[in-house]
Amino acid sequence: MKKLIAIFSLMVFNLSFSSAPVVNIYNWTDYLTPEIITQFTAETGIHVNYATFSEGDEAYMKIKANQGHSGFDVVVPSSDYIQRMSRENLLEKIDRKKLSNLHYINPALLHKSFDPNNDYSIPFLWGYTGLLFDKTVYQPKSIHRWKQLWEPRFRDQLLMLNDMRDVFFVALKVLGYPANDTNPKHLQQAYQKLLQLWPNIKLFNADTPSTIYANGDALVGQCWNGDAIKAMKRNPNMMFVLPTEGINVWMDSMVIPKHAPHLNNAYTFINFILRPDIAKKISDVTQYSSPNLGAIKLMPLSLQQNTILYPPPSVLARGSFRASVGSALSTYIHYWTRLKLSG
Ligand code: N2P
Repeated sequence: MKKLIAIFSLMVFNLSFSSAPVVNIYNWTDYLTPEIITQFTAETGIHVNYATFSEGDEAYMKIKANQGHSGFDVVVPSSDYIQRMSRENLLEKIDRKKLSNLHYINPALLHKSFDPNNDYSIPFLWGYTGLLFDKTVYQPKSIHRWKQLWEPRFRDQLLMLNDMRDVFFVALKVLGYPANDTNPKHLQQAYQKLLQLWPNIKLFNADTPSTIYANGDALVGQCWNGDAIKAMKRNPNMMFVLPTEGINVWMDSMVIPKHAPHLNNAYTFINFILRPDIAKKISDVTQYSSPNLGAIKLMPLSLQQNTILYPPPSVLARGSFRASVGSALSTYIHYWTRLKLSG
């Protein structure tokens, strides 16, 4: 089925825009706006076919199912998938000489363990996962640890992100294990722990967590920091905390899948995204942290000093960068599937 969908999308891309210059982009929902895409086309003459996903594994599966013939030119997976995709030979090696704007990227966000030379990935946005709750319902100081999500007062209340690694992160941390743990025994214990959380879980969501919180349809649960800022703007009763056991930090990065049909246009697109004025616009609309130092300089001081967007190093030190778990991924998927079926 996945193959069929991908072949179909290939056909759509190829048939409808065979003559005009084109670039095929696959990105997280809400990571770009039509205005930014229109600006790219107006400036370069390159038409953008834009497809989105809301779960990281969805993007990986689509690229994997086609063994590098997905038809996409640029995809924006999370840090944990980049090493896996490069090892599986699904990614084109990036020619950094073609990216004149690369120097704007914060050096602290380059050379991470998942891609030590940035041979395959260029940061798009980064962020982390914390806890969001309605402070008119729960005392502001009463929630500060992941461990508390198991308390009976949260029965049928929690929004958990529909993101396997984010959910396992919580259980692993509560059990005192590392965020990128690969030990099958620990993963089994994390699964057991999550089963105990089940009565408190109201829903899993990754598409629109900010809207759900803003509308009061969930009063407490996990949230990505950008979505938390959006929810708090619409509903000032919401409060974001970084639990003391630690936070899950991730970086969503641009990659070029193998056999990208429009390689030059992929570079033009990536270099456009790296431009400070464009990176600033992206951070403005998504409310996520920009990896682009040029963009941050263009932001009002209030934003540069917003600690939810740019937490102080002491807070980040409590975070762990989400990295590949290698072959343990299948163990994660096994327990994640069982967990979802237990509801
Ligand atoms: C929000 C996307 C957050 C991405 N729509 C988490 N890696």
